[in-house]
Amino acid sequence: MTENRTSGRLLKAPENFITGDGVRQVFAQAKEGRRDFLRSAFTAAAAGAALAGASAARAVTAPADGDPAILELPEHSRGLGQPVVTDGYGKPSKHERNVQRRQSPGLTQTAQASVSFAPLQSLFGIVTPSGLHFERHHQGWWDVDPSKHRLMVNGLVKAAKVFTVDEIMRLPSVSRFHFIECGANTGMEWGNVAVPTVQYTHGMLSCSEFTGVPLVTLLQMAGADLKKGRFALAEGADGSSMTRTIPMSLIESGEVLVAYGQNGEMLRPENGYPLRLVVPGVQGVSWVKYLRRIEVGDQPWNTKDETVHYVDLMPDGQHRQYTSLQECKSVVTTPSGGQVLLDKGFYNISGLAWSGRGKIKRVDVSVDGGRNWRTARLESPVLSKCLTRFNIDWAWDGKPTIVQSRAMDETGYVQPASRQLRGVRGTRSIYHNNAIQSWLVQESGEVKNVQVS
Ligand SMILES: Nc1nc2c(c(=O)[nH]1)N[C@H]1C(S)=C(S)[C@@H](COP(=O)(O)O)O[C@H]1N2
Ligand SMILES: [Mo]
Repeated sequence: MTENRTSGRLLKAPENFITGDGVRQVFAQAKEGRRDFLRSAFTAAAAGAALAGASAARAVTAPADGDPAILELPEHSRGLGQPVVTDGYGKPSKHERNVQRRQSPGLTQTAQASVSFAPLQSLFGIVTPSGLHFERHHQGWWDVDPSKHRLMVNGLVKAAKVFTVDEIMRLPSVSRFHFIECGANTGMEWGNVAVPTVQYTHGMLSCSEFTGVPLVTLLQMAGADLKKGRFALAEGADGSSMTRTIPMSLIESGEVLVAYGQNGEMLRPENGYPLRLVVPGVQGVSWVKYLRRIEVGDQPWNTKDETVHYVDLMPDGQHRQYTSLQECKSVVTTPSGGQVLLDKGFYNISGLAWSGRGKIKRVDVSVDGGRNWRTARLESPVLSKCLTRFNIDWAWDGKPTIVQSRAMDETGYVQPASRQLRGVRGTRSIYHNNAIQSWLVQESGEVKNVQVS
């Protein structure tokens, strides 16, 4: 008989701490033999009661092929537990300490202008816990005092206006789930396989419920000229001079938020506390953190982060600019690189799909390197410009094979194979790699990042 342990780690943990932890849900053979004597105080007492002539004996015995340890009452079933957590903020279980954001060794020279990647292989559903949200800083992060922070709206407005955080929090608010993906996510994979795990290939991706005020409300309060002012410049308060042009069409739709909330609480300092711009569907760099200024203007600004960086190097050597929308993409997170499948048999293939253009319509999964595709189940909710969780059943026959996912969004756009993408974009680009990801499951059960031609 097989046993379904949904929370146990039946997979061997990879030796290298860096490469991420194991698949969580597997069916595996119960390894321990059967023991057919009564063991626990519980059952001994029940047996005693039976001897004493009690009518219905309630002896509990382990099923013949089950784990007899179930009959031993552990310490936590007999003793007194911990008192309520009065000393502050709750923390994850100590058994989960392997689930962390991680820096890719050698990727950047300083930890201030760096990235920490979200452990996608360990997450369920669509929301990224705030303490595991990826980070990208160009000049380090700050814990800015909200009582001193200000946001100015200027440029093509009737009168420049300065808001305090309290003033912004008094305005009508909205809460929306959206993904944020750095334009450089999966950027290391343009030439060839570069990194071992999904945390490093796709971990510049997170998803939260953001709460804030539509930016258009603040622009209206300042009397912005939305006829002439077809662009806005967003500026951050950190030392990176992070400035990005946002098209007014996105702002007018009401989607762009000046957010202060993330997953039910204030933003984390690493994610822009106390104010950040939320620009759904657009690459992360436009989600300016520590937001201090919005300028309304009549043309794009061509700032450093839109001329030197976040441009696409095309095969002819020219740079393509303002390709800010994150196109439809997906990735299988289980099984994924660095994980080890213990045995052949049943697995739940699970992954994430998203599109900067709207909702995910369909995800197909291949377990034979792209020859055959089956349509996966999309788990609810399926929201616009948000991560969508997909699942599909798989019985692994124990032979080496390649697992892939391919997403389609509501516009009908289909996620490309890397060969298709390279045909248009070449191999020397950095940004906006939304190609299909391939994971090789080896006979040993070890899963590896590979690229298929
Ligand atoms: N002020 C400021 N805003 C910023 C950045 C920054 O360095 N400074 N980095 C940008 C980049 S490149 C990305 S991908 C996202 C990352 O957001 P996160 O750190 O909350 O994940 O923030 C963007 N906003
Ligand atoms: Mo980014």
